[in-house]
Amino acid sequence: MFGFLKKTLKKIIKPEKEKKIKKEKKEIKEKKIFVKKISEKELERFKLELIKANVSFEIAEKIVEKLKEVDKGNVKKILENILFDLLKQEKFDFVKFVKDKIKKQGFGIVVFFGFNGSGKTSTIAKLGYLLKKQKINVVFAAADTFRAAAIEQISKYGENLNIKVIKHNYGSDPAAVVFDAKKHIQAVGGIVLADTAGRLHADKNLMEELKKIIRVNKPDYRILVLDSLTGNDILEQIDKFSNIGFDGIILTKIDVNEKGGAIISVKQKTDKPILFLTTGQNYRDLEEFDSKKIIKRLLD
Ligand SMILES: Nc1nc2c(ncn2[C@@H]2O[C@H](COP(=O)(O)OP(=O)(O)OP(=O)(O)O)[C@@H](O)[C@H]2O)c(=O)[nH]1
Ligand SMILES: [Mg+2]
Repeated sequence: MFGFLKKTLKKIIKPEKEKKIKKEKKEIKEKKIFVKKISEKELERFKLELIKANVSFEIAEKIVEKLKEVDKGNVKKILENILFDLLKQEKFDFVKFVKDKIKKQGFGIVVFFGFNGSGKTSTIAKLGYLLKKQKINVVFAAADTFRAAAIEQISKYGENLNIKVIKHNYGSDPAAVVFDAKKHIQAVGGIVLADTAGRLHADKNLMEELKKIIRVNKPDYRILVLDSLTGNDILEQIDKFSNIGFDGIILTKIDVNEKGGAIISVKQKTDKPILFLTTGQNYRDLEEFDSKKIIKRLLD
């Protein structure tokens, strides 16, 4: 995913030194790659590479500031430390959270929201699949009553996964759809995963509508779904939805954005945990966020 970081940093190592080590003792090559003080020009180049990899400008600057402090050392170790610092978060076990909620109050409501096309509906299907495997009763609430074919899309997922879908007609009040789903789940026990319509910056009405869904139904957990291909705009999206309030994040399309710079930007922007990454179009393509695993994948 982040091989680019290592590659770029390698590019800006003084080549003479590396060659010398290679000649003298081949086996040392892998273990010890020394960097000399990195020049301003090289750091600028590195910053551009980060931005190209969807790391936001602000965060790219931060990383470069950290690199300025580096005199010499092992490239892998240096990057490992920088990334570890950038990606660390307290572990949050979402499945356990759901199980505990159900144990305690008999049911739970989770609402998903985010920008248009960020991957909300397909992520709900993936989570539905995961939770069902854990023997949890899952119900989908088709509260995107706005976009054409949205109700059909989630109904199809429900049909494939054998998950009940609570739905109303297009144009109806999405808060009422979630309310109905809540009533149902209170009676039978389990978890509601509520889909909502995609929102844009300028969609004042849809933002108000989302506030209403939350106000009326008081969900136990609110998930912001972000597309990892978004680039710099991802920070603005986090700002927009911070006004509404969210508890955790799911980052989608990591398989497409091989460089994965968005993960770094998101972690720097908010303290809220990244719960999962989605890595493809199948129901199984959902990975728990694990910074150690990510760093290993980035650098190995
Ligand atoms: N490759 C890949 N594609 C994904 C992933 N997640 C979602 N997609 C695709 O992204 C597109 C949009 O996904 P949806 O789940 O419909 O997104 P949405 O946020 O519900 O979209 P709206 O309801 O229109 O706002 C679909 O074609 C998905 O198959 C992923 O992890 N990897
Ligand atoms: Mg959708």
